[in-house]
Amino acid sequence: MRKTLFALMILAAASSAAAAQTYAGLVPRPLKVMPGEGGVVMEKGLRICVSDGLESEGAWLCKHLENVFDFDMVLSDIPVPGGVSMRLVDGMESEAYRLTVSDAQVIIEASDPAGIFYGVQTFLQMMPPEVYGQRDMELTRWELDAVTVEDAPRYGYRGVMLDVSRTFYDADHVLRLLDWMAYHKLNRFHWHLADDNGWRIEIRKYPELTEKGAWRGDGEVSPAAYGQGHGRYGGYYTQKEIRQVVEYAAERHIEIIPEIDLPGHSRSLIGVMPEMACPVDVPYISVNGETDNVLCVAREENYRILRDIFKEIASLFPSEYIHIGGDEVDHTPWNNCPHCQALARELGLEGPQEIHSHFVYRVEDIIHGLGKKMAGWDEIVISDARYDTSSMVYAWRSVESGRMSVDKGYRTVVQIGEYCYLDMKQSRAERGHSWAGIVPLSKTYSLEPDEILVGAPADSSLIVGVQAGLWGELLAWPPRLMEYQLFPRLCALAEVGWSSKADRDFADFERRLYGGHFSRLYNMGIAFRVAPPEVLYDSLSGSLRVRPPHPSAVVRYAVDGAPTASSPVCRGEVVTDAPERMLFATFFGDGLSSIAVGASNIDLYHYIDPEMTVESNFPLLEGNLESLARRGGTGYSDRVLQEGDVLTYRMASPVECSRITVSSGAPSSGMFYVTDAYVEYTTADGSVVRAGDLYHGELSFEPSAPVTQVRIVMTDSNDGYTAVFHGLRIEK
Ligand code: TNX
Repeated sequence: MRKTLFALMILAAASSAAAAQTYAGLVPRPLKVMPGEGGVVMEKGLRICVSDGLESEGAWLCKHLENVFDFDMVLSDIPVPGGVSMRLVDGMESEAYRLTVSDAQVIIEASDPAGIFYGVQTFLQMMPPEVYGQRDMELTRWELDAVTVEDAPRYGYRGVMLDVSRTFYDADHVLRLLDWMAYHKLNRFHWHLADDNGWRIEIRKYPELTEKGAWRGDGEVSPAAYGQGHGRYGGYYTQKEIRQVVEYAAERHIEIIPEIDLPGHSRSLIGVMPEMACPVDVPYISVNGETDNVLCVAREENYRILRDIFKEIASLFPSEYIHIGGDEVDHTPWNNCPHCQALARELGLEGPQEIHSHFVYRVEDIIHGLGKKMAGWDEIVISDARYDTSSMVYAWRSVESGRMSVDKGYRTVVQIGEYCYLDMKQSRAERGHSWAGIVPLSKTYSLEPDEILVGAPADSSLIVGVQAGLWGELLAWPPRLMEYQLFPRLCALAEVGWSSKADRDFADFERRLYGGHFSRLYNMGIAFRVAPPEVLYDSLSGSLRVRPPHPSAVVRYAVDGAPTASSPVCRGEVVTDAPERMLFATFFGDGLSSIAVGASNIDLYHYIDPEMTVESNFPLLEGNLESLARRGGTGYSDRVLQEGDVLTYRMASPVECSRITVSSGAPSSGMFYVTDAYVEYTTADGSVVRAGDLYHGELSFEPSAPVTQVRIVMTDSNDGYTAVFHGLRIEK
């Protein structure tokens, strides 16, 4: 009895929330949605009929429907009236489908299983969002509004690139990502398997690549990186795991394109086989802050090793493409290597760009020899080199670099930083890179790949699709940042890749997110980013005006600290005489919330800027000590830090203040922070107080008496080639 009542209550809640038609909130937006008359009731005895070859799609549908119904589905291969039928028909484009809800039945038709699979995804979005969840919902019936959806993707390539070298994600994690991609009709997973900071794929012929090259930290072949500490950090996939992931992806109609990043970004490889680098001892630091990461182009043995490696990779991945990287190569070693220079003279290669192209030609040959096609980052086409036209270029640096690739006749994947790099910050205050700018949801949504064609007579069919890129330098913390960076921006990119150009409308997209898609993500178990409210102080009325990111969003507030799930809910405005002490955040479901924000038009902190000088017993770049004496100033160490290094901020006279914040890290990304140090301060009476250890490069403390100096005392090395210090932030 109680169970029935519970089911009825849920049904009532679900149907009132979904006053809109069951097909109203689809993401990505389909090509054509044609409302029909009436609807279909799904209830006990529901049959799922699949024709030959669609067993996996049928099983996927049953598995999800069973999350919400209190009865089991009947899966059969005999078509009967009623229920849900899936069938292959002739004449539709690849991946296209038709979903018809009418006459007491649901029909999904397509010309290939992928199309059926996407029809199933659309169908699932017409169900309550719990269809994605592990929670049992126990519905006894669900009513679908009649509709016909005719749909087909704009691009054949709709991808996600994940860097597992800088931050490692185990195979289970990757499987979850593949599910999330499938729900969004994404069909390519570009797996960035090797970079400077870790080699992640088992190669039977060279077991040391993962025995040693997959690990970093003190005493490992790769040094500590990205704040992950001096302990051993890393991991890798066995070939068995790789095969499982490939198969799992294929069941979801996702092709996996493996990448080994060469000839730069090769520090983990060179750590294991130092002979693969040029035999010269010249210092250099790549744009990523790495040394010893470029392969020698003249060493014949290198190509034999690379062939062995790619041979195993080619047999593990059915994809026709293998991605060989090719980005961000520091030319210093080649310019100084007698062998590379001799090779250049012998072959008439002009300058390092042509040496680079020569390397790529050689690797392209290897890839072709293994029956595969080559893919690479857009630097491979900077020179006049002509690779095979089957080679595919991933445009990442700019719209112009995409144009260059298309102009030269290459199939091109659009992964342009300023739209597609989901490792960029979503707003100024959030964690992330910013070299390609701040990338809010609206920016990703605004990507128009055809912009690449502007001013060029190039063939538009060369733009094969779009891809989100998630680089791992900054993903190690806080927990689940990967999901936060991907969602909902990946939903936007899925729509860019799938939906027609004419139908793209950001306001409508946001409406669908808030109107249902966030609930789907929530039920998928994704810790997606929740947008904070906008808060403005109105001094006339003495109130804080709060605009939630969407009328339906729940905003809470707190005084002197971030709001929690039990803080009071804010409706519109809050009257207060202490506006600078109040923080607001948006909450979603049970456990998700936005960053906490205060009013953007008042100073939340009352800083004071006392006169001081800064000293250090280790070298900093020129002029940096002066800069560090100011709030907002930065100072770069001229070497890696070591135990016993001290930076001292000395006040001209004792400073009375409520709080001092010591912080570190590059202003644009937060990388190169001080990993191991404590802070102590001296008070006017000469006593020295230990304020605490830096945590992720920061410490904020409330001094017990007026302060005459603050010292950062290093207890170990940091994990980059430099460490970046900041001027103190001192509050009144
Ligand atoms: C550039 S995109 C890189 C990566 C970094 C990324 C950070 C590309 C081919 N190279 O090595 O991780 O920027 O956003």
